[in-house]
Formats: sequence, C-alpha cells, structure tokens
Amino acid sequence: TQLDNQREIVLDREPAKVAPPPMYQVVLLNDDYTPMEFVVVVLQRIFGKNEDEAARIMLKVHHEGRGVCGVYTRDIAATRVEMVRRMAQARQHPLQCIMEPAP
Ligand code: NFA
Repeated sequence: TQLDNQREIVLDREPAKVAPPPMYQVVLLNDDYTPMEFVVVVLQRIFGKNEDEAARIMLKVHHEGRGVCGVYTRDIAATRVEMVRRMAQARQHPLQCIMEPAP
C-alpha cells in the first residue's frame, strides 16, 4: 500500500513485494453454425492474431470444442469477451466466448 511504501522510504527498507494480478484466459467455444472465416476475423480484430495464428486457433476450437484466445487481467479479459459477443450478435452468429481463471 501507499502507506507501506512511505514507511519503507522513511525506514530504508526493501520495497514490499507486490503480488501479480490474477490472470484470466479468454476461451472460444465451438458451434455448428458460425462461419470459420468469421471466427478468424474475430481472432484477428479482437485478439491481435495474424492470419496463420487465427486460423490455427479457429481450427483447434473446431476440432477440440474450445480454444484459448489469450490470457489477460480481469478487466481486459471481460472487455474482450463482451466485444466477441457483440460482434457475433451483430451478425446473428451463435459464437460463444467465456473467461475463466488461468491455471
Ligand atoms: N464449427 C464451425 C463450422 O463448422 C466453425 C467454428 C469454429 C465455429 C470455431 C466456432 C468456433 N462452421
């Protein structure tokens, strides 16, 4: 905390170690209707993947039922989940996106 940091300065202690924030993985789920090309575009636009990496993740979701799009702090993960949901809704695709604590 700020107070601890001030005490460290006054008392000449080592800085308090700060815990890393909890991380969350954003996961895409397979369905039978969302076009493959749409999923590739989602992965490029929302998760910054290049065409090859986007196609690789899309095919993993298609074949295995789910795939990790990225690992982020809570607010960034939640925002990207919402962006995927809006993009899918806008085109009437049933694409599902969730976040879960990173293992
Ligand atoms: N399974 C979908 C299809 O065959 C493609 C898809 C991939 C959907 C990844 C959702 C996620 N059109």
